Amino acid sequence: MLFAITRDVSPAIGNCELTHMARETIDLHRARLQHRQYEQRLKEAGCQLIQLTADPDLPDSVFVEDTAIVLDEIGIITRPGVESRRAETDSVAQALTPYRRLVYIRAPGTLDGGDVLRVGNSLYVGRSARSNTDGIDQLRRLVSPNGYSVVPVDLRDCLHLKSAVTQVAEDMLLVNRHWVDARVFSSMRLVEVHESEPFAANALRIVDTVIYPDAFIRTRDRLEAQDLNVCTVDASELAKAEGGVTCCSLIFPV
Ligand code: CIR
Repeated sequence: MLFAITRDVSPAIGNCELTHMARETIDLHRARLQHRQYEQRLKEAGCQLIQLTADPDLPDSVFVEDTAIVLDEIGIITRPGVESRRAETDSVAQALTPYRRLVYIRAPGTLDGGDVLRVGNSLYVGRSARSNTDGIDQLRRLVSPNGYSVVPVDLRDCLHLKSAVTQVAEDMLLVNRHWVDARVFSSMRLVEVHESEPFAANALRIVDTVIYPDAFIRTRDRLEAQDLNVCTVDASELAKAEGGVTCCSLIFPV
């Protein structure tokens, strides 16, 4: 069985962190409706939801992906790269406690889950403004006893590694080559985002479904040309907070 941890959109989402985008008004009501539609897609893809309540003191807390990395054997609670997000980990750790032994990234290490792309036993980790060398080294020490390797990856012009590359099939990645040097993924087949859709590399694969923002129609054509089962959601409000479809859930088997 697959579980998906999600968290309702904070009423303070308007004060979210922004790095590469200008601030635009986020309609909370609309963001919540879109988030419910997203949760519905997770259910249709086979997940049982664990829904955490919104926190008015944590603007970015809907983006639960950044707070933990859930492997089959352990859960790693991160130490997010911005101070305003550090307290988000408490409730996620609590929710994961029944399902995984938890280990922690400690100061001065920082790591955002959005920087960690798992492909089999490889964890590719973005060297970003959010995830530092100490955090990446700690991650390596924590996961190597379970047979995982950690591969640091350099990024340009984007927030997280998974802004630039995500997995869409067993042997296939969706990538924006302007933001990451894709040569590190040479063993995989690569689908490139359409030139006009730089933010289109963030897709959420759940078994044989790819949950994907409806905004990126040209890149979606490329995914469907690969015979992938693409299921779209309107994610436009949280996109204004620099969030994509992977960011809003933590999915793990039990
Ligand atoms: C932030 O800057 O931390 C949030 N506004 C967006 C986080 C998106 N998370 C993700 O890509 N994993």
